[in-house]
Amino acid sequence: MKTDLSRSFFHRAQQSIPGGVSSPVRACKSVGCDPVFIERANGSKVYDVDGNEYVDFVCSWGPMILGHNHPAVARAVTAALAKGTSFGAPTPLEVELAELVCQAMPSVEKVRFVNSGTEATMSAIRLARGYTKKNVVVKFDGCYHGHADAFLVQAGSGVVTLGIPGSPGVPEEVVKNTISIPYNDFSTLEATLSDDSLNIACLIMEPVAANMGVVPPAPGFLEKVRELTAKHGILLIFDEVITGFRLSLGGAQAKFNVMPDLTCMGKIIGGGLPVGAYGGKKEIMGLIAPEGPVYQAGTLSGNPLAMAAGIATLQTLAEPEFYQRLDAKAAAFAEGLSSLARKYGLPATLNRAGSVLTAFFTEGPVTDFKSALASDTKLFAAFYREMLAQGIYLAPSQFEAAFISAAHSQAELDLTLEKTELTFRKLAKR
Ligand code: KE4
Repeated sequence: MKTDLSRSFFHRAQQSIPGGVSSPVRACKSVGCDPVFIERANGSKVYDVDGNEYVDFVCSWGPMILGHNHPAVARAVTAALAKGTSFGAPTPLEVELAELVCQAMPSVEKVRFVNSGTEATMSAIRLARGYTKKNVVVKFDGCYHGHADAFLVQAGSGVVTLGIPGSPGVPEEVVKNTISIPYNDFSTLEATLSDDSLNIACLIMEPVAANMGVVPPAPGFLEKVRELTAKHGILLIFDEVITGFRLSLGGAQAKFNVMPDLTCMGKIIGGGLPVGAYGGKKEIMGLIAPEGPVYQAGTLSGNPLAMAAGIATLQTLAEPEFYQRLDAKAAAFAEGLSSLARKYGLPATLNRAGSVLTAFFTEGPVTDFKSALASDTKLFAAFYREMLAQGIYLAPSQFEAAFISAAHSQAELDLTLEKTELTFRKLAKR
């Protein structure tokens, strides 16, 4: 595989960008190779600067559920572009997208757009603190809610991938207001949320964890979280930046029929352009300026191009049978991966929720951060490098997810399984 141009771009990038990347996990540090530089994408494929073609399972870390360059999205963005790129003023497009989000997400009565998932989650906990007049935030080990100070405690995604113990620069005063407990641990959950002396403002969680790799909630766990947070006056925040519009048009809350007080969104609602959002009950959202005193703002919030991309994406997702078809493809693909791992005697646990999945290289089961960390990251790295060489573009971390899009054809998924078999055969001989 030719990588001359990627190598030279990576060298050049490192002269002007920290680590040569705009987000740490993209540097491929944990998988023992340099990143390829992507020039373009279309449908289920990405193409690097050396002309190599890959079947893409990163999907921009989730947003590209329709596949890259979907005609409806491209048309909508082009039409919006012809009218200008940013006005810093209210536009009809943001009203239209807000109405689509509120119609789709059962617990969301009002929504505010921001520019990233991090902005959404940091704004949601500020709102929860303003509403409850308490300061402590509870999160789960291995969950990742973006890079705001309060969340860099036992965080997943790039933090765990790079083995960063938290993050320098986060003041002790901030860390002491964040309590992180094990995911799917009913007894610790009950003991923590029942301790009123902790003054907990909110519990934020990924309703299906995907940043320690994919770890679904244990049966009854989401219901127990909802019951205990309601009982103790703690706001429940679902971070649906990944699961929103991924697991269903109504996200995980609709799938599991558990309603949070606030929901954070991102990724898919931008259709590939920078968007985040947070929303919930009118009574709580009414505290947000200018309606109320909790301040949050943003120059490019509600950007017309991003709104147009989001509207086109959500309208396409609303087509009948969209999720049934997508999830059926993903289920068959996951089963194929599992049976190949068994055939070659590789320790692998396949966790899946809808069209998002992770193959953990460990006997498993993987039900929380601790069991995810038992994975053989060296084996994953070898798997990653071999698959890349065969034209399969995966997330460069054992603790991330693979995303299936509507653009992945059955033939491409079958081809990916064939290439996985070649890879597993090689790895089994190691
Ligand atoms: P952003 O600020 O990256 O848009 O969103 C932060 C965020 C919040 N909540 C959840 C559940 C998330 O998964 C994310 C971001 N996800 C990572 C990948 N797992 C983004 C990729 C990256 O950091 O480069």
